[in-house]
Amino acid sequence: MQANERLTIAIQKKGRLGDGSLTLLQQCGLKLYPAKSSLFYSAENLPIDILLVRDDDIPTLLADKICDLGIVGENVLQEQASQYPLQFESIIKLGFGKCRLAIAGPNKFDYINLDSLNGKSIASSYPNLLKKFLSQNNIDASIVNISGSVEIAPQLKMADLICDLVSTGRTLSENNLKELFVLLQSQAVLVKTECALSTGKSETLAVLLRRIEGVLQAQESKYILFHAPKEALANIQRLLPGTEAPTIVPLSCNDKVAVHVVSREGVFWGTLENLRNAGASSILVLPIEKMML
Ligand code: PRT
Ligand code: ZN
Repeated sequence: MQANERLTIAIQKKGRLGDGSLTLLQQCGLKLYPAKSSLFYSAENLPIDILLVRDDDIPTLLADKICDLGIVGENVLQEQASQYPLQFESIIKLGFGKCRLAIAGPNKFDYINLDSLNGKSIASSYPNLLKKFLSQNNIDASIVNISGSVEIAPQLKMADLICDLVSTGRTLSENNLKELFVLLQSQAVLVKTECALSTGKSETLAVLLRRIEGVLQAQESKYILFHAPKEALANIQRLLPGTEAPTIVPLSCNDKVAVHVVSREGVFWGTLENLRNAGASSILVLPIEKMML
């Protein structure tokens, strides 16, 4: 394989997406060399190189063809997308780094509907997304573009309201702010530009993508084992979310059977209690490490 056939993926070096991105790639079987302190590492067992960068730089690195793929928040991608002449393609949502871009204001702010934003000033590090939202909704509000600690802008009288990322909502409540309207739901995505990859790189991407899908499916799935009377089986199966045909094994000691089943949805305590009430016993719920369908 030629050096230029190696697929280069930019991920965040440090921060909220850094660990999630690296863990995902390692769960896909990438053996990365050298150790974590470097800005760049190479996978030993697949033609993939990883660049460790600031998340905001990933769209530029993709547009400039310094890397082929990136793992970045949809918020960053959509904020920056209009600055580039080419399109970005979000290949797969990765299920981590979940947050929302929301307009928030002081607890005492009298919010009725979007019209309440007219005439207000809004501080944000997402001026492009905010501007688009305001114009799509015919709201006449001014934007104060600031790069950090957006949540203190109302206290400092820099702006009436803010538009910032929220995940738990703790930062807002600590600053006596309340969430008013969500502009965008975001999570980490694997992204490329519209430019076609070489055949070798496309093949590597196809392998990686299959593995990522397998990791994500395994994360959502559980292996469930339990004993049940044969006559309760039909009833019990209706209680199991997202399952296909179970494996049923007779037990030698009594007229019960052992049931093995993969559930593709979360299994909650309520589900287990319902199973037990329907006659199931010795219920085990096990995590699944890898899955390929
Ligand atoms: O150095 P570098 O530029 O790489 O990092 P950064 O400081 O710009 O980014 P970082 O690590 O803070 O965030 C990277 C990405 O994580 C973001 O672009 C989002 O896609 C995602 N993400 C998920 C978040 C949050 N959740 C989040 N809660 N990014 C930021 N926040 C901040 C938010 O801005 C606010 O200050 O956390 C605070 C709110 O959190 P809660 O839990 O109190 O609501
Ligand atoms: Zn950043």
